[in-house]
Amino acid sequence: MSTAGKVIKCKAAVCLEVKKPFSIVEIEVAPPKAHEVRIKILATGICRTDDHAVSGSLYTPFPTILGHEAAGVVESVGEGVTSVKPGDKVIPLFVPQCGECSSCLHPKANLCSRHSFADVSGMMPEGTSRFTYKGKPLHRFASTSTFTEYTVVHESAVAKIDAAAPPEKVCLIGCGFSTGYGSAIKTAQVEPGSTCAVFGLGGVGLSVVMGCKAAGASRIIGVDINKDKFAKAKELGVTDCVNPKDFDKPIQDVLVEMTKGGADYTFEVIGHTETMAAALAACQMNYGTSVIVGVAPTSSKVSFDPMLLFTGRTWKGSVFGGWKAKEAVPKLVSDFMAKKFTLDPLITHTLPFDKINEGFELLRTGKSIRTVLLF
Ligand code: PAD
Ligand code: ZN
Ligand code: ZN
Repeated sequence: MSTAGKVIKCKAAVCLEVKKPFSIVEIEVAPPKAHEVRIKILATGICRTDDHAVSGSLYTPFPTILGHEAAGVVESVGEGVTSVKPGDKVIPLFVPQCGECSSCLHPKANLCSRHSFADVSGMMPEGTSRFTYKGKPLHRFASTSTFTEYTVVHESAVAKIDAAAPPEKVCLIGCGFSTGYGSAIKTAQVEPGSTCAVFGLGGVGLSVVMGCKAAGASRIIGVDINKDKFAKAKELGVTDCVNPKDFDKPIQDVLVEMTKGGADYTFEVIGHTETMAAALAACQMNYGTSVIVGVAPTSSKVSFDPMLLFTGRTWKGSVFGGWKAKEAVPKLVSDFMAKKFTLDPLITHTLPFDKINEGFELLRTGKSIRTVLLF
C-alpha cells in the first residue's frame, strides 16, 4: 500500500540533548510539502561533523536528528518536484544547490545563497519540521537528517544517482569522500609532481590523500597523532607519516624542514584552530596553498601571524570539496561505478542502524575510518 501523502511512523536515532547518546525511538515523518522529497534511507555513514554536533562543538538546536552522509530511495515527492520521482535512488545533499541564485549561477561558487548549508534553524526552508516525537517537533540537521528510516529534504538538497549504485558504499559520496577528494583536485588544484601535507588521516583526510595522488602529487606527507592511521594512509598514497607526538618542536617546523621550505599544498582535516594555523605555516611561504577542511568549533577564532600571508601563501577553505552538489554527486557516483576510484578502504565497519552508539564509539576511540549504518 502506498505511503504517499500519509504520515510515516518509523525508527530514528534521536539526539534529545547535547552530549547524550542517541535514542532509538519511533518518530512520525510528515509527507513532503511543495518542492520537498521524502526519502527512505538505505545506508548512512558516520562523519566527524555529526560528532561535533553531538559534543556541542558545532552548534545545532536540539532535540535533533543528525546524519548527513547517506544514500536512499525516493518514497514520495511534494508538489512541483521535477528532478526526482518515487523509486529513484538518491543521495541527500548537505550543501543544497537551487540552481537559480547568484551563487548557484556562478561557475566558481558551490554554496547556494538561497538554501545555506550553514542554516541552523533546524527547520525546513519554509519554517517548519517534518519530524515529530511524542507530539513535539524535532529539528533537522545539515539540510538532510539521515539517522532515520525516513527523512524529508528540499528538492535542492537531493541528487538522483545511478540505480545500480551500492548504497552501502556510495553513501560516502554524500560527504566524506567528495569533500576530501574535491579539496585536493578542485579547491587546491594540486599539480603533478607537487608535495602535499595532510593533517588528520580520518575518512575525509584519507580522501584528500586519494585526491592528491590522483592529481599526480609525488610526495604526500600524512600527519596524525594516532599512529594506527598510518598503515592505511600508506596504502592510499601517503609517502611519509609524521606523528607530532614524536617531536619536541612545532609540527610546522618539522614539515618545513622535511620539505626544504614548505609543502606546495597543505590541508587541515581535523577541525582544530591550532592545526589550521600550523598547516598554513607548513606550506611554502611564496606560493604554498593551505586548505581548511576541518570544521572548527562554532564561534572559535584562529590566531596567526599576518606575515604568513604577506609573503604570498594562499589560505582557502573547502566545503564539500568545492563541488556544486546536485550536479557533481551523480557524476561522482558514475565515476565510482566506472572504477575511477574506490571507497572500500574508507569503510572499516558496517553495523545495523540500531548500533549507532557503537559506531560513534569506534570513531571517538580512533578505531574506525568510516562506519556505515545499514537499515
Ligand atoms: P576523523 O575524526 O575520522 O579524523 C580526524 C583525524 O585527525 C583522526 O585520525 C585524528 O587522530 C586526527 N587528529 C586529531 N587531532 C590531531 C592533531 N592535533 N594533530 C594531528 N592529527 C590529529 O574525522 P573526519 O575525517 O570524519 O573529519 C575530519 C574533519 O573534517 C572534521 O573536523 C569534520 O567535521 C570535517 C569535515 N568537513 C567537511 C567539509 O565540507 N569541509 C565535510 C566533512 C567533514
Ligand atoms: Zn560529513
Ligand atoms: Zn542557489
